[in-house]
Amino acid sequence: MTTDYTPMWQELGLDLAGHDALLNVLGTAYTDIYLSQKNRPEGMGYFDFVMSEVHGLRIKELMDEKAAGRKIIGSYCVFVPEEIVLAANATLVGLCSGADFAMEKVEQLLPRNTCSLIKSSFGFKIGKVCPYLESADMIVGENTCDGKKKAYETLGAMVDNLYVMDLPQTKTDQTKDLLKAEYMKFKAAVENLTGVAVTSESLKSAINVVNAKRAAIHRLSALRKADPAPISGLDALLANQVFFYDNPARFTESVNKICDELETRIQEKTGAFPADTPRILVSGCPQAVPNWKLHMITETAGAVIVGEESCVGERGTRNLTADTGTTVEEMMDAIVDRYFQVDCAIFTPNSQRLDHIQEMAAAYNAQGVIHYGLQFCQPYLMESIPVEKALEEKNIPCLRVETDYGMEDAGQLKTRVEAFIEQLR
Ligand code: BJ8
Repeated sequence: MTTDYTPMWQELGLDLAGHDALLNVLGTAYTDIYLSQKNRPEGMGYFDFVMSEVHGLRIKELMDEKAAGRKIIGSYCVFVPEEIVLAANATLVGLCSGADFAMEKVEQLLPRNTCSLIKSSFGFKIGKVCPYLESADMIVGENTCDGKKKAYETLGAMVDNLYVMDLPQTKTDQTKDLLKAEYMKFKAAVENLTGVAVTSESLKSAINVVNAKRAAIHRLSALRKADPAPISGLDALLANQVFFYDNPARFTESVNKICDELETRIQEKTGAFPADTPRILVSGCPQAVPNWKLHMITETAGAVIVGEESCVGERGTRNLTADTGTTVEEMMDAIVDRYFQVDCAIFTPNSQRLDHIQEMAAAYNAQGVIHYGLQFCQPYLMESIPVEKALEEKNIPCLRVETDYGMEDAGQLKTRVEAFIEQLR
């Protein structure tokens, strides 16, 4: 029997009709894109369940946590340190920004030439269809790209719990100090919200919890190096997306379980696709749930995606936080060290990202790279040309795509991706 979550959604102030419409679209898309895949690992059943309950059971869990006095913090960026949030007895969740919603109203507040990700975050707020956003006690905005930082000025007038975190855009000793100052300020704000002071014990334990979650995802990524690839890019992308929503300990356990299964599949040479299927690395803008467009187009065109150089992927998860510190101060330094390595395109210069893409293409044995740029995303679109050049130097073909969340260009995109795959063959 399925649970009726309507009273909970009502209590959160969701627009029930709009929310129903969203869930219908999401459910149909999931069935068409995910459940139609062949040769899926059995462990994906867990993620199918998570997705079927993404606005149901998971929200119920968050509401139960709130009833027990815990706070919920929502974020739009991988620069918001989950370690600090957990250590102050709060839960961090990613906020919905992967689908178009209420676009007409959004475009009354934001220019049309704003990227889909920012527009989507506004659409979910205006349409009152994101239970994560509505249950959050604090929403963290980060001053990253120009689009986001100006959009947060507008969002600040629409919600009463926006916390804006400043971020450096260059990497020097001075800007590292700035990041540390911002993280110390954020720690104080979270402590103030929860009434719980971060201690060396709680921070150590939080570092271990988040590291375990990242290590599980590293294990999953490493298994994608096998040929035949034991898991589709779509399924691996989903695991990377669920990373932002799920209970961390349960997520870690579920990913490790699927990795056990993938190891067996590799030994038995069972793939999600046949051996020698062209292998592609995707690099660029983050693909927030339910943005499965490029993976779906690429994998139905006859290639397999073996890695994501993205914040919903390896850019976001690649480094662990050193767990050797014994004081809060030492551990905060370790957190700063870890996040300061994230090579988002808002940084200048950002040559580390080019190096990382080349390294990933080699490590995952990718024959080609698709650079995924959202329309109007200056940082990633600007960087796509140096990325292409860096890959050319290594004789790795690169296809630069620029798209949005709509499906109007799906046919054209598919034709380009098919031609690219032919070139790889
Ligand atoms: S650390 S990538 S999650 S900022 S697509 S909103 S960049 S115009 S999302 Fe990001 Fe943090 Fe960086 Fe990662 Fe702007 Fe581009 Fe839109 Fe973007």
